[in-house]
Amino acid sequence: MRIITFGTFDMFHIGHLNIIERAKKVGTHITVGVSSDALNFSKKQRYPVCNERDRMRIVSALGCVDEVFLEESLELKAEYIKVHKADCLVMGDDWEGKFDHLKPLCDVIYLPRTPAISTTQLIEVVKEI
Ligand code: C2G
Repeated sequence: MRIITFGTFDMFHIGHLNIIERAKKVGTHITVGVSSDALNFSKKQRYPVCNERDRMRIVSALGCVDEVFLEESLELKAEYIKVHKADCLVMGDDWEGKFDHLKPLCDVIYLPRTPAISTTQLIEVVKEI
């Protein structure tokens, strides 16, 4: 079964590794859509700390990841699912319910987030050092 997941994966941390590894175990092949710098800017009015080329390289280097592509628009999820022939979309449960409209196309599963770690929190911790 082919899995697809999406994320920014900025300042790659253990929560990112956990979700990608657990998503892969739902099937046998995983494609990861890495959000572009421009998409992040449009969502959050700031660019990620690490640029899209580096974030894609980091995710591509993971042993469990089969394919990586640049996610350029939130509205293109249905296209990405079709192009990458995904049977199942897996996301962390901070996105619970947000992608249910894609259920006619593929299974949609939300896995529990890793507690107590996020890019935002890492930025705050580093600022205080
Ligand atoms: N995540 C997690 N546990 C954490 C932090 C993140 O399981 N402690 C998961 C999120 O739920 C998400 C993935 O890691 O499934 C990527 O998280 P982000 O990099 O924050 O991605 P986001 O900005 O939510 O972008 O089209 C959707 C977007 O690309 C998602």
